[in-house]
Amino acid sequence: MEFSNAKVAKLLRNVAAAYTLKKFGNFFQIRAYENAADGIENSTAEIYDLWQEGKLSEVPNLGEKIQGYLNELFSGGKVKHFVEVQDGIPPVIFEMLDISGVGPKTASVLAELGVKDLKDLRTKLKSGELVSKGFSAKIAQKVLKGLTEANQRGNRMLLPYAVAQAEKILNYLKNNADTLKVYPLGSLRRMVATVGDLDFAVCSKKPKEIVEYFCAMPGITRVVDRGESRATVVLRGGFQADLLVGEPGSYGALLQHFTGSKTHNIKLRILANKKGLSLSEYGVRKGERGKGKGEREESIKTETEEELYGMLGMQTPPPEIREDTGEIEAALNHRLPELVEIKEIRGDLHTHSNFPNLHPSHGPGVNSIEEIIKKAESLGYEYIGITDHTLAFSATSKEERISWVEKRTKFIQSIKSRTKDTRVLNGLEIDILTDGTLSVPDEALATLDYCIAGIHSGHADPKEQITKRLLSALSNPYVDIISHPTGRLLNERESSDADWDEVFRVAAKRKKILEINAHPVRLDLRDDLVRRALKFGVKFIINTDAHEVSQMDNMGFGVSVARRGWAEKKDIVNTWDWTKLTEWFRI
Ligand code: DGT
Ligand code: CA
Ligand code: CA
Repeated sequence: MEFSNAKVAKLLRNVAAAYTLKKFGNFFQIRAYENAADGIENSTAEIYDLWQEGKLSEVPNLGEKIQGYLNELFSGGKVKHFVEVQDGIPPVIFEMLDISGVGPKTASVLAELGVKDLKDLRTKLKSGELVSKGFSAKIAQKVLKGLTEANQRGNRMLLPYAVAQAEKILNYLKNNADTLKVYPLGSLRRMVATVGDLDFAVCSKKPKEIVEYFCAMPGITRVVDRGESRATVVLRGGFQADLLVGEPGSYGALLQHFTGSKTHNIKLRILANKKGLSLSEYGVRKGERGKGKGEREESIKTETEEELYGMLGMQTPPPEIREDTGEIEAALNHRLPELVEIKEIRGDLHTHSNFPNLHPSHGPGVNSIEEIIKKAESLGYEYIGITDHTLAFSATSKEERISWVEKRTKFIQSIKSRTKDTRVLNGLEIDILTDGTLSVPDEALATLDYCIAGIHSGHADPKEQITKRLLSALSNPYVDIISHPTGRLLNERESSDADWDEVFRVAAKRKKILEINAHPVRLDLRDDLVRRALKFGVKFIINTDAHEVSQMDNMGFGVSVARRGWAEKKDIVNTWDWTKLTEWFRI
């Protein structure tokens, strides 16, 4: 059995579902399995590797009991308790749990109505058979949408996981004395939000030895393909890694070719042909490919990418924007943007603390406000904003919500007076409700330094409604920032549909900031929409949305999104100094 993180997490979710269906265990035990599954899914290390290294306790949310079961799983292949608790439950129920919006109870109803497998489910949803047997038409529609999404969802790595796995492989490759240079390639180097497989380019005079060394790397479950200067392997997580080895004289061409993207390469090749050059992974040659061989083709050295792009009379586009969306033309005109960099970030304005809240609208943070400030200081930030979720709109009165904000504001004021190095900003992340109104009244918002508003429900609402909700929040004088505007969750939920041009136009006009949320499952606003919004003059903030201080380290992933969206320092408000920022926020 392959113990990828996805498979282990799925197993724990199945156990949680089995507990629910058999009414076995209590709410907290069920939550424990679900939390453990979340922890494993978000882990950037392979859980099996951690087990081998005796580091299971380092995974967040993994209690001792579940650690014990995982030990049983990894050493013996199965867990007796898990087998027992799942016994008698039709397997199709567990399959259906992968569809967003289907929980154990819905799955069990569907199974009772005769659904045999996912294909059968689709057929029966489409034919109306389930509805005619009494299944809710509204839920049926949602399940069908979820099923279609689940089918389209490819098996791709989230960027931080890919980066962490790649880091290990890069270090391994660097450890070989015959490695002269090594770079990641493909979508990983371009920092795409999800990565299909990992690609690496080693520069070496001894390709064969490097290939052999790569194929002997620990953590490989299968060597798929091995050649003189390339290899493809499968890693424990179930993902592929490709290695390409190039000689120093043509390494620039190799690096350029396999960094991609494909569309960028195609455009570049046409350009090269016009200049009487031919490009390939093996190097640059004079004379168009296929029009002559041997003496008529003369190979030109390209040790670096800069030499290659220089030969074509252009600047070297940063890997993040090599998507053939205008970067080649810009590079030819020597007018590439100066993309924002992580070192220019001066603060994080979206963090969640554990400030007491009896009816939180959404999951609170793990750490105290003081701990968040300490972390911000360690990151060298000039300012830090604390933006807890408020009291749940549906469970509390207007007065309760106002008085809670007052209490919290007083507390943060007292902390502000004690904090020296990093300035503290008192914010909140409030909900944009389904009718477009906000979950906290204006009189309470007026007491804050700034306010973030976000959609946290009804993501699948029709385009007109999502647009209306966003525009309505943008029209509130106290709202400064819209968080994670599209609401997408990578590998889980699609972006909401909205009239983005209208949203961008209004945001720019009203001087409202859109967030680039750096949380690995969000990366929202998406890169392509960032680019579009910039054309309207929209300003952005890159925030981590950390619910735990270690997540404040995710800032770089948000910066990559901004870079892929062609954003420069001037476009990102948290690169601004305190004076400029507070002027904008009118603090
Ligand atoms: P991924 O792995 O799906 O996240 O995406 P990439 O971009 O890493 O794609 P991959 O691993 O198939 O190939 C790496 C790069 O190699 C790709 O970005 C461009 C280059 N490449 C691969 N196949 C072709 C091809 O058929 N034509 C051209 N022009 N370039 C290619
Ligand atoms: Ca790839
Ligand atoms: Ca590849």
